[in-house]
Amino acid sequence: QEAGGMLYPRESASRERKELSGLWSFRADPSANRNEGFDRAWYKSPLATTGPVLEMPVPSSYNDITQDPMLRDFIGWVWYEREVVVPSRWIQDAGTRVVLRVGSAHYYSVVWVNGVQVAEHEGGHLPFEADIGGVIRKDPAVTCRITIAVNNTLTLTSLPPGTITHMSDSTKYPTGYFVQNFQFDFFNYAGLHRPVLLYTTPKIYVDDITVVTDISDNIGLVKYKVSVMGATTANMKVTLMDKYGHCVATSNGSSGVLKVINVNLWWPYLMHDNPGYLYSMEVHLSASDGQLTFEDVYALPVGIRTVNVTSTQFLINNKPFYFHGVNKHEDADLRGKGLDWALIVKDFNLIKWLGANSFRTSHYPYAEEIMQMCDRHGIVVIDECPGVGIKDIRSFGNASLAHHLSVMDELVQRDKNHPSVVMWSVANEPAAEMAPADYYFRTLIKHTKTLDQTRPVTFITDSNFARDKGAPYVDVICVNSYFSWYHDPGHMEVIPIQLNTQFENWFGKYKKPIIQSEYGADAVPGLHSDPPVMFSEEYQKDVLQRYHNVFDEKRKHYVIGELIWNFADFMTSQGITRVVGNKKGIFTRQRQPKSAAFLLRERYWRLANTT
Ligand code: GCB
Repeated sequence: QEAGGMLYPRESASRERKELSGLWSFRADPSANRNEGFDRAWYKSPLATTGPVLEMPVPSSYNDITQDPMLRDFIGWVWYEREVVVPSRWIQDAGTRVVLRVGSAHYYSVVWVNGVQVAEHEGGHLPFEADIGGVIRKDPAVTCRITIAVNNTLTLTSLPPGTITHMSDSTKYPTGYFVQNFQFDFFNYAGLHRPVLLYTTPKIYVDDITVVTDISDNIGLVKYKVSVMGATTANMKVTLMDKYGHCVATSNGSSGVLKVINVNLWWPYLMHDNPGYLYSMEVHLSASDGQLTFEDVYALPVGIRTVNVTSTQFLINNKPFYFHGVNKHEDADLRGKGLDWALIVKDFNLIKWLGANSFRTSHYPYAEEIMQMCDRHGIVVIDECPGVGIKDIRSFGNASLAHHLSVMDELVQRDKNHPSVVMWSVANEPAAEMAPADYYFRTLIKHTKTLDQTRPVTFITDSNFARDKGAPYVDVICVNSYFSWYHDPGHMEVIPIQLNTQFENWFGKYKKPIIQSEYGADAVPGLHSDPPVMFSEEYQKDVLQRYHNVFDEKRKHYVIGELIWNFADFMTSQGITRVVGNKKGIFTRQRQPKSAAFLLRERYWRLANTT
């Protein structure tokens, strides 16, 4: 049996954790072939002995930290390193397992401990880990050198995909000139974006837990399955505690059903006066390796709720749920995509101020810490994988599909137990009209449904309803449209007719509920114009208002949600349509409201009180 779990590292009576956030040594590999670090084995000795190093904060993107334009737009390998003192009790106690976990590294990474490779991982936005006990014990010195090389190059088979173009015309380009191209609209920030940490478990340990919840009258059912590593038999005690720490159900055995009488269901924010109710499922394991007995304790937050989709509705706990929410990005000044608690808490305060009950993790999985906030606050999530910008026919090939399937494995593995996650999104705006899209999305969606039989699956489309080859396989149609912006710019009078047609076409063909998964307009904060013109705050407001009029008519029938593009302004690569980034935020990048935020706030609170 192989360890497949990706439980969030939590402290418990049997587990410790040591965060390695802070300053790391750093160097971008500037060599012509971008491979000097591997050629010269930089991982074998301290980074400072093989060249100059910078101090680099972790977690953070590295792009905006220095004044060096080369580093902002760097493509290739960068090297991070730090020394860590491993507590001697972790080393001396042969019953302790020491694990190194990287929350996310964008995009391809190789990890060494004391010069020995311990992990290799493809893909940003998702965690990976390695048992490093063997490596630290061989080293007589107590300190431990961790080296992580990260490469942000995107290829036709990476997710998101991209290509590199080398320019050889020497009358136009200096030697070695190349650019990274991709078809997604956000800056390709890179580095160690989420915490790196060490944690321990006993040698025999809880490797994974899966919970599926159901409701029968006033009884909540928690079906669970625990997998154990390091022993073939173990004693298991499973206790479900309410939020006051009172035991409400118990069970023995590695799988079973916990029954909760007079259950407190997990409800979305604004749908109930006590949203985000979480129980704590404590798994207590004890097992012997023949000589010693090991005990492991892991406490998993559990929200009891159901999700169902009909041809016109989205049901949470059998009640119709209307998504009035936002699309987000992990994006902010200086830190780029680096996890930052001040930013996370501010964003949740803004979401609640707005009266939003949901968001989509456009266009990649967000930090686990954010998902946990959603569970606690009752913010409903459409959980999207990094399948964004799949436009090139070569990105529909077998190698791409195989990688996409394994990214879904990792995403579902990580997020399956979050009550806030109610639907998976396998992609954003792929070229779904291309011939191979049929097989690609059929396979991808079927695979995702095998991984998780409880949640609906979708992808977000901007294709023509008649030619979209992936739509037959989704449970909910999610459509993006930018009427009076990318089409008929300046002509808001087209919105009612075009939006109505959009909805009627999709519903007419598929008889599935529809979410307007993006709509919006850029507004440069402080630009005013009446009558409204594009890029003014008034134009943004007016576009939203006209979309809302149509939503209000259609939500009586089959429209089940509206997600504004975007919660906040965000950085993009440079181009003539982006003035220091995408300005479709209703908040600025610094999280101050534009006029549209007040319009949306009024609407969302009204929707919360009437739906
Ligand atoms: C879209 C994309 C999103 C872009 C947005 C825009 O359709 O899904 O990533 O940022 O449009 O503003 O162009």
